[in-house]
Amino acid sequence: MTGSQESYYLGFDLSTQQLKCLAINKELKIVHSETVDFERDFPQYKTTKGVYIRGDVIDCPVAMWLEAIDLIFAKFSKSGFDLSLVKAISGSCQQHGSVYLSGAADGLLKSLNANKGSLFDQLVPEALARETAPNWQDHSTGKQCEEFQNAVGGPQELAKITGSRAHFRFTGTQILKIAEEEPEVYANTKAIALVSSFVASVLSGSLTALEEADACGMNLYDVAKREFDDKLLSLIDKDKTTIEKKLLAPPIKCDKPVRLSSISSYFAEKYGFSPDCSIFPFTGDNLATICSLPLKKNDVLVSLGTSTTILLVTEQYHPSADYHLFIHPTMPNSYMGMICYCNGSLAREKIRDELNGNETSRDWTLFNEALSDDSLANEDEIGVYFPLGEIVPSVEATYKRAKFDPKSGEITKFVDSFEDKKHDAKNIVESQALSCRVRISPLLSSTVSPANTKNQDLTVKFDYDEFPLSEYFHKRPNKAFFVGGASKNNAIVKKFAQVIGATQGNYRLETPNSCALGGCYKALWSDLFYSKQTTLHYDQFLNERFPWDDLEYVCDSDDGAWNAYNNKIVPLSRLEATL
Ligand code: XUL
Repeated sequence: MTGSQESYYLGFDLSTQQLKCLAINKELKIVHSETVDFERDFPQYKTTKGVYIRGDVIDCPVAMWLEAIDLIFAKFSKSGFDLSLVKAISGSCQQHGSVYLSGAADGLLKSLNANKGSLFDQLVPEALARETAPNWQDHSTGKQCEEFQNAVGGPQELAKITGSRAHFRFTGTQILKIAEEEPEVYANTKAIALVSSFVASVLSGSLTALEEADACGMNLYDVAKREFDDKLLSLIDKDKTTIEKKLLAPPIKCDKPVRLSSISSYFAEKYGFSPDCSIFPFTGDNLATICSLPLKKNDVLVSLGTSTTILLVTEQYHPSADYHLFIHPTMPNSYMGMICYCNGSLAREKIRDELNGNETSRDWTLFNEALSDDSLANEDEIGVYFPLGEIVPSVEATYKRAKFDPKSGEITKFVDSFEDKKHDAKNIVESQALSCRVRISPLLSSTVSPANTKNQDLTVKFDYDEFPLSEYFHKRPNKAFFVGGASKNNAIVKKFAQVIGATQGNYRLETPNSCALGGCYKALWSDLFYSKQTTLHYDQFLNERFPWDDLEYVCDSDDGAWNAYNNKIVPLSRLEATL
């Protein structure tokens, strides 16, 4: 590769189990990839898949991440990849984790020297005020979540300010727990980084502020005002200046690319990077995922995995305790909505197994036939199938099936089972998809003329929203992108597509690299924008360059089917009200 004068852009993905780094060229083609697997490559840390699990407490050794950064570049060098051609680096990291740094950290980062050993040798333990960083799977902060919500008047009020209700994993509750339970650690901490800003700091060779989009995963940042919320900060520290200093406030705004610095001379000398190689802010992994696709506002990404997750780009700041809104990492005046359901594949698989009469075959034929069978009459049926407690709506595990009056939408009776198990196959996918449709509706600004005006003055309630039914009749996403295991199942994906109703088509793709790729694309666009080689906004830029052939076009919108599902909105709302 040496000798070619191509320019390359690196995207990191520091997830729970591994550090991955991809290199792309200007045509967005992946030219190289390296991975470090935490458990395999660093057995000395004795992690289980990258984390320590002690009951509810789940955290990660920070020193291991430093070793991983050295190892990944060593792998690039060993492969013969010419790192001197890298123009810019950005990336994504697991969200919510916090790294506690000592007063010596900034100086040590600034004086990193390629001749004085590894990152580990030069930073551990002096730069760290705490050996581990809480991991997003931690659920030990119940008490602190209460404190956060009580301080502002409840979950919905906290969501209005910070884009999310209190969550165990969110950084603010984690910092509060450390301040309460480890006061010495808190006192010795001079800077608290998110995982994303920590990696960016190491690469830049200087402490960098938090990146604003990722900072929305803390329950501390006022998303509308775009500054830390004083009242929430004061829960952690009565002295506002102290905590603001520790958080290196204010975060780096996402409106346009901000070049943090050139790469630290440590990496230039050790691995042959050009001293001009630019470091741009890193973001959270879900935020990087939306950067990996040409998502414009009103486009949605539907991940049909063990859980169902929706990511979407919106200009509407319409927060809810049931989902998350983050500032968009690359598009001004935009947000990323994230809706996470617990019950996805597992719930569907249970119905599949019942339909098959056994639990071993895993064959989807009967399920898919029932799901695609238009003659299977379920126009007056609605059901929710939650073998696990659900987040949206927030309820315990439950199954509930009902018949309703198709004219009014009101429930007429609850039943233990429908006429045939086949109905469950159709009803579960319909209600899962319909739940997504009604939850994304308030976040969409694209409108279509309503074909249906029946019952439109009825009021329907979903979670904290209470709107006239008509609100749901004219909001449709533009494009839908389906990813995750079940997106390979045509019957399931087509039903989701019908119900969600994207007007500009439905696409399917495999996403093994989405977080790292989002980092690569962000690095490339930031570098071109910063050096005035492009003036395009991120979404325009990506739409122009994106390898659309890598996506599979699944189907057009089906207007008739979409409109038909208008009739199930009231019944779903009424059914949820009884849970
Ligand atoms: C998002 C979350 C996870 C982690 C995974 O809120 O907690 O998706 O970001 O790394």
